[in-house]
Amino acid sequence: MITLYDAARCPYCARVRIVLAEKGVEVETVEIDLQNRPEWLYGKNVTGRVPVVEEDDGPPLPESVVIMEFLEDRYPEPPLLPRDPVDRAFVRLLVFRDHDFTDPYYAFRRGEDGADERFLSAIAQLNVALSERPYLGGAEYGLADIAYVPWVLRARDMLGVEIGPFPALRDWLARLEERPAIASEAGIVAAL
Ligand SMILES: N[C@@H](CCC(=O)N[C@@H](CS)C(=O)NCC(=O)O)C(=O)O
Repeated sequence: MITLYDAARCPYCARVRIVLAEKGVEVETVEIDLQNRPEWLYGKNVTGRVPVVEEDDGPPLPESVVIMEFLEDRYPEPPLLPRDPVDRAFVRLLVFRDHDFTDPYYAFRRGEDGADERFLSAIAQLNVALSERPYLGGAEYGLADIAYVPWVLRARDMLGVEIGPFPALRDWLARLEERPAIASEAGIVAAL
C-alpha cells in the first residue's frame, strides 16, 4: 500500500495522482492543509512540501519528478516512458525544463507586469511542440504530458486562459481528458 501526502490544489501532487491512477495503484491519501502544515511533514520532507509518497515501512519520497520515476520503476505497466533511450532522454529533458512553463504560469497568476505576454508565449511554445507530435514526449502519451497538464488545466479552468487560439494544445488536452486519470484531475480542479 502506498500513502500519498497530497493537496488537491497542488499541481505537483496532481502529477503523482495521475501516474497512480494510470497505473491503477491503490493509494491512501492524506490531505495536507498547506496553510497550516503539520510539523511532522518536515520529518518526511525537509522542505515541508507535498507531494510525498511512502510505502509500508519504506522511506518517505518527496519531489514529484522523483516520485513519477519511482512509480514508473515500481509499477512498469502500463509504461509511461518510451523504450528507446533517446526518447526517454527527450521526455526527461522536457520534465527537467518544466520551469520554462511553470515560471511564466506563476508570474501570470501573481499578476506580474508583462506576465500575460510571457505566459501566452509559453503556451504558444507548447502549441508549436504539439503541432509537431501528438504528445509532448513524442508518439505516445506519458510522463511529459503528465508533468505539464496540471498547469494547463489550472490555467484554463482556474485562471480563465482561453486555449481555443492554440488548436494543437486544445486538441491534445481534449485527447488527454478522454483518459479517466486526467478527467479525474480535471474534476479535482473544477471543485477547487
Ligand atoms: N519541487 C517540488 C515542488 C512541490 C511544491 O512546491 N508543492 C507546494 C504545493 S503546490 C507546497 O508544498 N508548497 C508549500 C510550501 O512551499 O511551503 C515537487 O516537484 O514536488
